[in-house]
Amino acid sequence: MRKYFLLLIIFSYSCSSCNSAPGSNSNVDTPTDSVRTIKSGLNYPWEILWGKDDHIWMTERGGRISKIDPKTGTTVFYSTIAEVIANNEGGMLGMVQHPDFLNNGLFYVVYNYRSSGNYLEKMVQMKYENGNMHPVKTLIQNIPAASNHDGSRLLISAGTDPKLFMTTGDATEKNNAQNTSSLSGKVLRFNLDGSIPADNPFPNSPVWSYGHRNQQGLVMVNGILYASEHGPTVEDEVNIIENNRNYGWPNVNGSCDQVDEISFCSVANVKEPIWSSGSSTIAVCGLDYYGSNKIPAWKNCLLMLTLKDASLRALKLNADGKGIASQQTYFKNRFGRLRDICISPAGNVYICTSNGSNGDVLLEISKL
Ligand SMILES: [Ca+2]
Ligand SMILES: [Ca+2]
Repeated sequence: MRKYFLLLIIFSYSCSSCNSAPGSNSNVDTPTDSVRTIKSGLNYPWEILWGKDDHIWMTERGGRISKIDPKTGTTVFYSTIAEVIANNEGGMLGMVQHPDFLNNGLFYVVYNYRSSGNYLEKMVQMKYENGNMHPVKTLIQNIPAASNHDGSRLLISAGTDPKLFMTTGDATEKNNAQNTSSLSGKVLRFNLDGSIPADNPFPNSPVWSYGHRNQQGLVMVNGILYASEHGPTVEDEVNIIENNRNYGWPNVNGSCDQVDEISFCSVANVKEPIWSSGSSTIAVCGLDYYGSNKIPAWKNCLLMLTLKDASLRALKLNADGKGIASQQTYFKNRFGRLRDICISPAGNVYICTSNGSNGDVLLEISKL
């Protein structure tokens, strides 16, 4: 009897130790990271960017723009654009600072508003000076909007001839994505004063690329422009955006691999994504590039947030930046839906949630 009891103890011990073996799931982050809450009580923060003044600039869906001290979480300035109309996914969206922001205070925002009963989208150049902000110039307006599929991220390319890029969603009129005279479902490209660059593909049009559904992430690395795009029920995408290329929507989801897609792609100048979520969607959103040595696992990765999957995806770029070599998922279901990301020059990563009810947070990740 005593022998059986001893065997039972040994059996139980060996089983519990094999169940707790570390590293059994490579798709889950290890709990050794350092995450600090910078700010709580936010309501649908949409854009967070690391400002040239070393503060985090943030938009929230309802129309508020804030400047936050990342060390203390103190809001050192905020103002609300009264014209913004939040409507489900619509409202205040992307923001970017002028390259010479520290001298001229200029920045750009994109948001949804109402005019003559229509729900629309516009991009406005703003100026921050003497502790306040005011609109300078509307660069484009009357872009169709809807309660979802409105984009919109803004980005200014680096270098001596910077251009301003803006993503637009199809505003639920999917056939507009293939219509190059519509501003829906596009990447648009402007000079920083809002004028149309002479080398845009369509004369007097800001359209740069077309066939997009809803792009909510945008980053440029070494001159390559990457965008994340929501798929319908399959195939969220990461694309490399090029001049005058067709990104397929609504005729193509992901790569050109179905019979009707192959025939469309053979004649329609379609550029396939470099990454796709495959047979389901995870709702891809904010996108940034990690070039720092501070968090070695993320070096040379596109860091992409997801709403539905409630995670951060680290997509390791290959040597020429034209493909994804590997991917890893972090923080799944830990903070809820994740909307946007920015990275400080020191290599700290900032992310914001998108859960609503004034319960959203701005988090700092300094270690994995
Ligand atoms: Ca596509
Ligand atoms: Ca496909």
